[in-house]
Amino acid sequence: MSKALDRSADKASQHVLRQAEKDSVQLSWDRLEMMQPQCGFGDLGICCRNCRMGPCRIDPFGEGPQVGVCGANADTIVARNLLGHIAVGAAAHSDHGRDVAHTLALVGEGKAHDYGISDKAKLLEIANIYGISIDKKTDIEIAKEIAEKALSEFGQQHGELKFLSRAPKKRVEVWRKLGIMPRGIDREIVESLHRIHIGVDNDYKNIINHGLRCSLGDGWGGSMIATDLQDILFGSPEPIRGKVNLGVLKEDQVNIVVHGHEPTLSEMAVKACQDPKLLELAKKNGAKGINLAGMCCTANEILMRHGVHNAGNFLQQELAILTGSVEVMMVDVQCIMPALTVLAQRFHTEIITTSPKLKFPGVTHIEFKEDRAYEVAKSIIRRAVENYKKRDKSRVNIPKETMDLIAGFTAEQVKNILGGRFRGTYRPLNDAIISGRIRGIGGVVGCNNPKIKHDWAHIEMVKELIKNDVIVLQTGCSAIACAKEGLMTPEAALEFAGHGLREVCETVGIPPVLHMGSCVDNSRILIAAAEVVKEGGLGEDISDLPAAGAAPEWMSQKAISIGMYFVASGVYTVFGGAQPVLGSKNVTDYICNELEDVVGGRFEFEEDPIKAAHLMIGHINKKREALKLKPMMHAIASN
Ligand code: SF4
Ligand code: MSK
Repeated sequence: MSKALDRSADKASQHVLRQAEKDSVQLSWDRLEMMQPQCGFGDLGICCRNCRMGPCRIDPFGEGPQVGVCGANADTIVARNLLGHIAVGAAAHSDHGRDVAHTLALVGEGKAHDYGISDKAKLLEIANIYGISIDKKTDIEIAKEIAEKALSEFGQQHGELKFLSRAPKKRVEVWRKLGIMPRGIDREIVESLHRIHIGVDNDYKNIINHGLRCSLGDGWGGSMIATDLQDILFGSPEPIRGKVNLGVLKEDQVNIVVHGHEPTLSEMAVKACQDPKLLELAKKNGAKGINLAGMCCTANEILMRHGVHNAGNFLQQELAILTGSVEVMMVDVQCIMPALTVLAQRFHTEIITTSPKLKFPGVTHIEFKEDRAYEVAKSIIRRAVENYKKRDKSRVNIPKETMDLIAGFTAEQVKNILGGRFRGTYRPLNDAIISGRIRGIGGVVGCNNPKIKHDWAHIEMVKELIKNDVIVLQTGCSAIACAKEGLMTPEAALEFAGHGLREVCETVGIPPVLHMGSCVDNSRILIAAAEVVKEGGLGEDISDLPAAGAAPEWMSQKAISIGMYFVASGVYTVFGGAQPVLGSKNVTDYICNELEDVVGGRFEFEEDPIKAAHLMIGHINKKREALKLKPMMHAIASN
């Protein structure tokens, strides 16, 4: 019997999964099965291979060793491992931010002619936050100073990151009192690595508290720099229509899939696909056109800014190749499965790496350079166009499913849409929450994971939240999952939202589920939360808000860093499945209970997405009560 229905909730993916079974193609789901039973020590976080006296492992049943050769116990080992994950996740996001700042610096120096300043309002806003005078300066001069300031924040040794000042005052006080204000983005990551070296930090609370600090340097630092500087360079997104799912691949066109996270080169690919000479060459080769589609977060970036169609999320990267219709998959960094290259060999698909940070042995590498970005993009598109001739049409099998969506709801856009373009304000949102039309705000983000039926947990959770009048903000692969289900159209409010939320969505003309962008754009959710606090009437801190976060199908280290900075920012955050901490009762208690008294937010682990949604709703209700808000206008939906 086919396993497709158990593996994915998405019809297009099921279609390709069935094909894979017929062709005996090995995918991530199969590799997960082959990996069983997975290491229980690793799952609980109680193995350590930090030094050559080890590897060591703690016996979770209390019968065998309870300390490693050096004497480290389960608390120390689990906390150190968790901090390692946070550091890696924060490094990935922040290195992305650094690259964007570097591109902006080159624009400022006149060395990256293919880019310019696309959003002057954002340029001035960021200059203001950095305290850069704009008097008698050109946009390019201001951009150069912003880039220098941003780059200096990576290596900064003392003081506080500037963007943390965008958080509510009370929040900043919490961080300062606890001594977890990040000083420099890189500094906190390096210090994390130092602390987890053999024989350094052994106090699990001290280790986790540094994890909070390091993650804040990601959310309110590196990721926020990536988001805001990308807006300056490529334009701030505005609500835009698009299509999503594997059906966006075209049978009669050259298909190029851009995959990864950093949109700097993909921005150029969007342009290069419209190059008349390349279009002519495509026709000459028998194709009707050139079709650019995105995958994962690079997809979210170019969808939000240009309406480029989105071929799918993390677990669909292999499936896209299996359609037999992809000429080139151009990858940048993060979430690129090593399995792609082996799979691509079964077809004509060429995988092209573009970052010096990500190469595969024997795979074509065309390195991205900011000073000749358009030229590099064109050369990759040309390769795809030429590769079209090698496509075996008899093997093309593209699922027909696509879904419309509206993306591009940044923190600024939500404000503008609610308040009107000339006087953006969050007042109507706050009033809708205060009056009991909207129960609260849910941020549902994160990856896919073959351990959980693909997309299923995202969709179930989000449907349950909106049914209970919780407006949902989304990023990353979670956003793509719900877009495929049709939850990101205004009509979805009629079908799926509770009465109160539906009324608000109908009045404003928005979907009940708002696509806010890529993984680094979780920083947009932080800004939106800060704006809601600033607007007044819902407490003085993010932790006062009737709001909760979730990552129902999480898998990456970045997800742990994101979760940590949401918790550190005061948000109750539910992960669909435990982080590798259960091997230490103390660490688990600390991050899932005690942290609430420390930073106002805490983790919860719950695999069942409906139960998880109700945990979030319960938390939102608790916050509503604490704020003495009116009861909800309409009855609560049943479980
Ligand atoms: Fe074992 Fe300690 Fe070395 Fe880890 S650091 S491998 S627990 S001896
Ligand atoms: S791509 S980090 S699988 S969201 Fe941002 Fe998706 Fe998670 Fe990668």
